[in-house]
Amino acid sequence: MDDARPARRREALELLETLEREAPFPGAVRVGVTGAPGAGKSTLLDALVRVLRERGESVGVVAVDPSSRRSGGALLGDRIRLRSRGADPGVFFRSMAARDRLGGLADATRASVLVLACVFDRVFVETVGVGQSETDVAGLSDTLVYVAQPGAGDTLQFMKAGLLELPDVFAVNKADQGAPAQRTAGELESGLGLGGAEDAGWTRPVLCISATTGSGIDALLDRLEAHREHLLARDALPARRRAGAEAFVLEGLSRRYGSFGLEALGGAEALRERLPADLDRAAFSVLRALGAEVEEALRKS
Ligand SMILES: Nc1nc2c(ncn2[C@@H]2O[C@H](COP(=O)(O)OP(=O)(O)O)[C@@H](O)[C@H]2O)c(=O)[nH]1
Ligand SMILES: [Mg+2]
Repeated sequence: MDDARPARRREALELLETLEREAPFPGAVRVGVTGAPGAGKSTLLDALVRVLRERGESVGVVAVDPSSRRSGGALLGDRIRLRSRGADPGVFFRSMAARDRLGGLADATRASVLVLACVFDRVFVETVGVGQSETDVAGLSDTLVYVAQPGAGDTLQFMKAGLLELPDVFAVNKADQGAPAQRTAGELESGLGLGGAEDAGWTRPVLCISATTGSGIDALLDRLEAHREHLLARDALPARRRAGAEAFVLEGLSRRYGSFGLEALGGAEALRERLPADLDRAAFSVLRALGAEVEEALRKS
């Protein structure tokens, strides 16, 4: 996906389409990690990777920063961390910044997760911020973790933005700093109590953790495991992955062709009905086929 030459891109896309069709189900554990800049997501991933490697699991990490370009400073820290992992073949770390070329960040992220999920036991996707990137990552992960920054007001903002519904697990980081973490956890708990779509049978936990001291990391991994078991026991994983693929395809058409893209195909509702049941095994190929239809409509108009 990184090689921009058309022939190479075509080959890469064909490979991706084969991978998504052939990938084992449920395959790797896919976990999204979101939260405001500075909340401690990268530090947490480092801690999680360390514990999981000790348990003998292999881990792929994709860090997405929609706010910075490839040369951006935010990524530098991640690269340095990557290097500090040395030559451990059981870990792969990839960071991606915003790119304005066709396909863009959402495609590259989905492609990376797909590839890593074929190779590693677990795949984490880290993303910054609130908004579309959050929704994109929610659509790529079986379990979404929100990392809260104590006392910074980010959490209130997050709740106001209506994003409280997305995460399955909440982790208030920097608990080593004491009272502010407890307070933020309390705010989140009451926010969750005030409504929001409670997934049947899953009570979304609010944990206090410290990525730097490692406290609460085992408990967090337990909750991630419990959420996966919850999804598998209810056979809810296929629907969840399909919903993510659907959002990816519809978003992908709007990204490429603007509102014309969806309208040319009869609108989002009509499109949804046409999408195949196993869309998460064909997202790239369906997007490509629908894109060709839009281009055909464009030529005629
Ligand atoms: N005291 C404390 N500091 C932390 C903790 N986790 C991360 N930090 C610090 O918070 C800052 C931002 O961390 P980083 O992982 O880069 O945040 P990200 O932007 O969410 O990825 C860094 O200076 C970290 O050392 C923690 O558990 N306790
Ligand atoms: Mg980070």
